[in-house]
Amino acid sequence: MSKALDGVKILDFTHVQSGPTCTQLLAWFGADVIKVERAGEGDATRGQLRDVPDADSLYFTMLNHNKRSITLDTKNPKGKEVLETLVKQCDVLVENFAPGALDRMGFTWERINELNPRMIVASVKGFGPGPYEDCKVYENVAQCAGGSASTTGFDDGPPMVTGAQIGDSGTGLHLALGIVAALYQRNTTGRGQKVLAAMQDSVLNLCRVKLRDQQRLDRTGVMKEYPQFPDTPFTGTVPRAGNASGGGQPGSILKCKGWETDANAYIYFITQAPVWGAICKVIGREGWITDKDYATPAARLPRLKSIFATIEEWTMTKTKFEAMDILNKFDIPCGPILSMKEIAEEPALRATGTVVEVDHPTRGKYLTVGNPIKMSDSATEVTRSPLLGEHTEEVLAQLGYDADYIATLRAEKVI
Ligand code: CAO
Repeated sequence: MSKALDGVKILDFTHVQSGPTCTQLLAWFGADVIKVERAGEGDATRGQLRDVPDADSLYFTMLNHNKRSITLDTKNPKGKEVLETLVKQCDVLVENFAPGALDRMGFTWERINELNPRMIVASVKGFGPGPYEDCKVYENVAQCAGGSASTTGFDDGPPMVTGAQIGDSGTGLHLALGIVAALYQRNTTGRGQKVLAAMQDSVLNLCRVKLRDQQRLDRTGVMKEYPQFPDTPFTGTVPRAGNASGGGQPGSILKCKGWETDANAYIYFITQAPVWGAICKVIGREGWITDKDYATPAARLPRLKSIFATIEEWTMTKTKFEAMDILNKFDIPCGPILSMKEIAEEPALRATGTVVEVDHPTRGKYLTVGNPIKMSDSATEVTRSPLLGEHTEEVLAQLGYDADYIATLRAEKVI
């Protein structure tokens, strides 16, 4: 079967998480991704959070599938020359170095454009142009600066970061879309272009409902679906909403049977208006269907805390899976709180390729998250991440370098 991005060559100058997320996706869609790393050390994540001595870490392997790896000292003149050849022969350069690093290496946009006017240069940076544009940025900095931390957590606690890597992986996803769009536009213009995804911007894009709420609050002074209502006065900024749904249908996390000993014996329960009658019947509160204090969504808003406490009395009599079975029969939207252990063992996720087992020569078998985007005419086969420099000779030969010159580069530690 062919792949959506067959024939697209990516010069992958990325490291850590944000950039590698982007290039891994492109590789899954069929692009030839050549990861350029420093000889000896490579991507810093190869050695971070190791669980198997001397083997590439899961941090690295789970973000670099389906790629080829070459080592190259791009600050050495001969290394620069090889990089120039790569620039001439690839379609896209993806990088997430600290601001200015590519320029300092001698590869400014102007220089790259001169070498290959069709090349797309795609970058992740922490911030876009402005006061922080020169800053180095990691995941949680972006979560804080993009509005996520101030709106996550509980009202009586500090701002909170989320486990979902919306700053790194979220930005990588945004960048991948920008690259595919630029490739599409190149079909008509014949030109490459710069593509920038700033981590602050990407987090904010994912937090846009909170900017929505800020403006609602500015206008009305109150947000009735927030847990602060009606007991706590709102200040001028969007507060942390705990586990409230964030949408037009109130929701909350409720305890299920076993919560005393199982940290994840909980269910997310949404009191969607069209199934309110079904909810009342399931929990044995038929009277609420006609009671004017409960019959309409507006009447329920000031009583959400006590309503969810009553529903919780029912969910606590069921395991989260028993509750799911009962509620789903009535189309009541709900979701079990799944632990990573439960997700790793879920057969349906294995069957769809969302959770995949991969074999690796030095670390053995491990689980990874496969391509979450399924395409009917471009299937993804997840292959293991490359060892450091595993494809250096192969790629240099494909670029046109002969074996003697490659041996010289190796002797001089350029590769
Ligand atoms: N050969 C020679 N030099 C190389 C090289 C190679 N193959 N690959 C990289 N280098 C050099 C760079 O040119 C740079 O050198 P200078 O500082 O002298 O210009 C140097 O390695 C280090 O690059 P860096 O500053 O990007 O790396 P860092 O570890 O200090 O910072 C990070 C890491 C992530 C904070 C920074 O890269 C960054 O802010 N990136 C943008 C935002 C981002 O992606 N953050 C997400 C990180 S998690 O996904």
